[in-house]
Amino acid sequence: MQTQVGIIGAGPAGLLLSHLLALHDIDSVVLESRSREYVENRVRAGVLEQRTVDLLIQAGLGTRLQQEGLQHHGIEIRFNNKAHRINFNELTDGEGITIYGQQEVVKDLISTRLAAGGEIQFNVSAVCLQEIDSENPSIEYTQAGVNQKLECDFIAGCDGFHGISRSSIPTNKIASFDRTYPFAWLGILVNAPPSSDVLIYANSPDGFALHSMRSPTVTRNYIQCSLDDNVDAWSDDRVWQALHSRLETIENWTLMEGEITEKSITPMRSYVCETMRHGRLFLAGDAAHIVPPTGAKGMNLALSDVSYLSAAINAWYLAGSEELLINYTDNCLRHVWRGEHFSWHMTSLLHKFPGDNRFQARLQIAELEFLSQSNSASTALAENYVGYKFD
Ligand code: RFL
Ligand code: PHB
Repeated sequence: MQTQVGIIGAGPAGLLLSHLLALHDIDSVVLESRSREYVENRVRAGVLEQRTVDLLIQAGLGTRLQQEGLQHHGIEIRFNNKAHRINFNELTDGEGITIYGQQEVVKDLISTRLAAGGEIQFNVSAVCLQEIDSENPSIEYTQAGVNQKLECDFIAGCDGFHGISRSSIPTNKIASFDRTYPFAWLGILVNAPPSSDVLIYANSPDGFALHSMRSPTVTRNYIQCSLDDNVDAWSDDRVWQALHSRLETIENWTLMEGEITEKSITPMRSYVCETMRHGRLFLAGDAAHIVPPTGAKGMNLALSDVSYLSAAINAWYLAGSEELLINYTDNCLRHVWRGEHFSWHMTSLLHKFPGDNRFQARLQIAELEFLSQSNSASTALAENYVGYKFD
């Protein structure tokens, strides 16, 4: 089999890349190890930056996003029995965020690609990348137990943090940077209307909690838990107790309960792989970098990468130009490191670090107090949250 661009992974990065390439009449084949049902129902991100929304609308993917996405113009930060609102409208040039589940983005992309005759092969597993530093790279994979080979001009490794693409680059060509955090997040999906018109991030003496949402009838909440925690240890009663005590820290506010329809635990990690290119292999999204979810940046960075990659591949086919391919890593890393710093900062500010002493807890409160008083500190947070725009 042959195609122009072989794409590994049908997450947001791989699927959007395939769509953007198709807009330039460039063929691709997407290889995904999971089933369509699985990738369409995997509950993950929920916050889209303005820049991401603009990208999706420009690419013709805005119909359901604009109908069902919830536009938010701020977030609230709770600490020390106080609530501080970061008002994006006042602190940025009228920018905002849109709440639209990652699995909705994935559903829109899959249906758009399939309706356009695009090729996505589910339930296959990319096992080996061949000749990535030649002009004829290929992907060996298995489909229903049978070995297959896909020959291409370029390979896009969009196979997430645990995929095989990154490890196909010789280790002496990579510099990696990482940090793990001594806690995890328990995420729950609830059939209940949101209790607030904005997302609430809470620093509480018992640890972090986040009240988010998916629609006018579904909320998404997160609770800081221990690294070795297990969902079975979190009965519904325990979940509600933790959410009430961490979030109901101001007067006249109650968290609405409802049926819990999903529970999962996510470890927290920061990671960057430099380089994002080796020969004809390009890494994009979580395959190249991971952020802890506190800054809501992961999917936004994944989609930002593939907008650079599709433009670079298009310039190569149109005019034989290598320039954007050469600049790919640097163009992406500018956004990636901004997202890394912001996500690390939000994580450090809002979580209870096991082993920290009372001094460190006081420093967090001092910084949160400063944030709530200082317009410039709030502006910096707002600019980063909605997506920092480089000149
Ligand atoms: P994905 O989504 O992990 O997709 C990779 C795909 O590759 C497949 N795959 C393979 N396919 C073929 N052969 C192989 N050998 C393969 N190995 C793997 C996998 O099955 C999968 O389908 O990566 P991508 O596309 O780079 O997208 C990244 C995002 O998924 C991720 O960054 C976000 O979910 C992070 N994230 C958030 N990002 C935001 O922008 N805003 C948020 O509000 C936000 N909240 C979150 C989050 C992630 C979370 N978790 C669960 C990690 C909240 C949470 C709790
Ligand atoms: C979510 O709604 O899933 C969500 C929102 C904000 C975050 C992380 C996750 O920082």
